Amino acid sequence: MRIVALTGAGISAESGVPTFRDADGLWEGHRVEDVATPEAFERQPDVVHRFYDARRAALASVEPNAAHLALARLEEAWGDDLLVVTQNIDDLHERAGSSRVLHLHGELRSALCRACAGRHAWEGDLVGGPPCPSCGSRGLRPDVVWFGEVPYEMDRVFGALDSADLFVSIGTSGAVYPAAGFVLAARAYGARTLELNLVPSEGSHHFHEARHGPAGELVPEWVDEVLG
Ligand code: BJW
Repeated sequence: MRIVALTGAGISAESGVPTFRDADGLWEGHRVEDVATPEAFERQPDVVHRFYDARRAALASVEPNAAHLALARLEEAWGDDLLVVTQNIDDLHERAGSSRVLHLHGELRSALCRACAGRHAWEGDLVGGPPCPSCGSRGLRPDVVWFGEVPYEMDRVFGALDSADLFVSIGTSGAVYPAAGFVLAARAYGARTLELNLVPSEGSHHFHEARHGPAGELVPEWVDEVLG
């Protein structure tokens, strides 16, 4: 059985990473249009850099939770037949032990050069305009996908959805496309679809089955079922 697991901010919530659209969401302090569009970056690069620099620094104080660990356990048994597609820019799946992970919206620990398009592993701050390790230009930006930009890995995602037997969506509100449309694509390709989310997502009715509760409980329970 081939499985594609789409994850969103909700899977990292119990690790202490704020989500975007919940009551204590990240955007309460920062309006989404202030920080997550190319126009905002052009207008106020330092504000946007500080926002992502703070989130990059905060990675040092969070750990994978039971949901990330359960997906890594599933990969150990399922190998190439499990693909995790994450909208998250944290690295908690990798730190839990997952290796087959596609980051649709980029990664905090990466910087993108606007001059040479190089992508560079990045641990420190970007505010202040450090030089690109490849071309020396001061055009580095967070290597993340903002509204109006094309997500990464779309060909591989649709290839995987095409051959999936099960699509499971974990901890995402279903508010942002194209990820919000994956459930319909997976269904059209013939997969069974399952939602695991704290509350019904915007697209909950599109799934064959939906279970609601914290990912730290639901995901390990579901992985136990799959592993029989
Ligand atoms: C728990 C939990 C617990 C809490 N356990 N669960 C009109 C109609 C349709 C589309 C558009 C439109 N106008 C514009 C568009 C396109 C636009 C879009 O979707 N806009 C919408 C606002 C309508 N999309 C884009 O622009 C995308 N690009 C694009 O479409 O390009 C065209 C193209 C596509 C494909 C091929 C070719 C061309 C780009 C979108 C980029 C999104 N970027 C962000 C920021 C990334 C960097 C960063 O992290 O700062 O991505 S925005 C933000 O939202 C971030 C997230 O990845 C994304 C999704 O959020 P997520 O993960 O769902 O989080 P929340 O907070 O919304 O939900 C958390 C959920 O967890 C909740 O349901 C909770 O209940 C739950 N939860 N605790 C389990 N313990």
